[in-house]
Amino acid sequence: MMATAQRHVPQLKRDFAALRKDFPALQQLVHGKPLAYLDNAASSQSPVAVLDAMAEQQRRNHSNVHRGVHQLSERSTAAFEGAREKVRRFINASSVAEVVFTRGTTESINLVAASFGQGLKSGDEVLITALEHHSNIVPWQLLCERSGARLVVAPILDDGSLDLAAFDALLGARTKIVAVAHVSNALGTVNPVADLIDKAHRVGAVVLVDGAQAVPHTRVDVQALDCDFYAFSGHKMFGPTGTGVLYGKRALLEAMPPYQGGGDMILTVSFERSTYNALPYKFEAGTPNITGVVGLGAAVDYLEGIDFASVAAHEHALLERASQRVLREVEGARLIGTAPNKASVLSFVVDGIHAHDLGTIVDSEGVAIRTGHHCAMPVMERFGVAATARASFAFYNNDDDVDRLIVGLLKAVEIFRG
Ligand code: C6P
Repeated sequence: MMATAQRHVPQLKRDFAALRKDFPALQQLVHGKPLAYLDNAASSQSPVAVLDAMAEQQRRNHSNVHRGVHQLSERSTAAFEGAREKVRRFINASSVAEVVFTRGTTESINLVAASFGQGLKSGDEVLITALEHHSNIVPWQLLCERSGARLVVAPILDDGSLDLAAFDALLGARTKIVAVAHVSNALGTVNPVADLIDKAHRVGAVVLVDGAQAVPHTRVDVQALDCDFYAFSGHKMFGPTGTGVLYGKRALLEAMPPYQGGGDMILTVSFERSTYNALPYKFEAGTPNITGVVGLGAAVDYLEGIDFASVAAHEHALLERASQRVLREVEGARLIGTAPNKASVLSFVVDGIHAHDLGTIVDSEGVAIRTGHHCAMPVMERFGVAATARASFAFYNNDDDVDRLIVGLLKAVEIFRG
């Protein structure tokens, strides 16, 4: 009898206590206390696998990409382009030509506004929402100033969810671009992006999704979403700073003019005219962040090994626990952003205590949170607050981190209210 070949299906990891040990930064003491890192929406920590991949790239392979015939340059190019293929698979883009490396979400959005935006004229409209990060507001404002197009803002409801009826009413034949966050960094709201994309396409608009806060928490399939552009940052998905991705549908990217000029984005250059390289290189002028991109590829590998369904359940449980304890135990606390569909972002204010004071006192307990306007000033204005305190969770956080946050907040109440 012939032995049947067993196909090896790797087990997806869901032991979050074990995964936490992969993150050296989480093993330290801060002010003599174990670190409870709850600032993941600003930037997440990197596992050893990412740090090692970057160190190896710097130690052994460091050289430029796409330029040399020597061994080191070939290794660097293979690692850099290998990372592109990893990202392509991760977001299910149909081709590596659709994966442009950038410095981060901000640059990805600016690229689209500057390049695709050249097709806009007076009378056209760009539709965004009232919960956007400044990175998904200001590039469109600049575009509108240049082109004479109009920036239109769909409002949000009191719980921080998008006012869908208003969105529908504002979408129309004049709308050329819809730019919307997948997940709000200041409120945690998860937008129904597939639905918004579908509606926008029916009026002929293209859609850019700001996925900075979505990619670390959920699996994104750009083809299933049918988005035209999807922007995200490496450093919020356990990779390094200075790396990011712009996904764009090939036909759109092909038709778009270059964003920046320089090395690697050209085919030929003369003083009369230059011709441009194929995708995605047309949008990657100059020496890229090679080591960073290699680290981003390693972060993708790491995430591919984790069970995202379990991540969502784990983070949801942390958010619930933290929300309930803050409301129940911290006198005068109010949550900002209570949409039914929320990612693991907990924004809150406490009567009579400035958010920065809350942040400073919880830091003295070893708890890292972000305080301020979170680069979303219009959101703050909408809720009538100058700033919020924000705890944001990743899969490596645990109940103890939440409990320690509460201890820190109670200490702040004690200090400020006596
Ligand atoms: N939000 C936060 O603490 P960059 O800086 O390019 O990596 O990402 C910009 C950006 C764009 N969109 C959203 C929804 C974001 O959350 C961010 C970054 C961080 O909330 C730093 S301000």
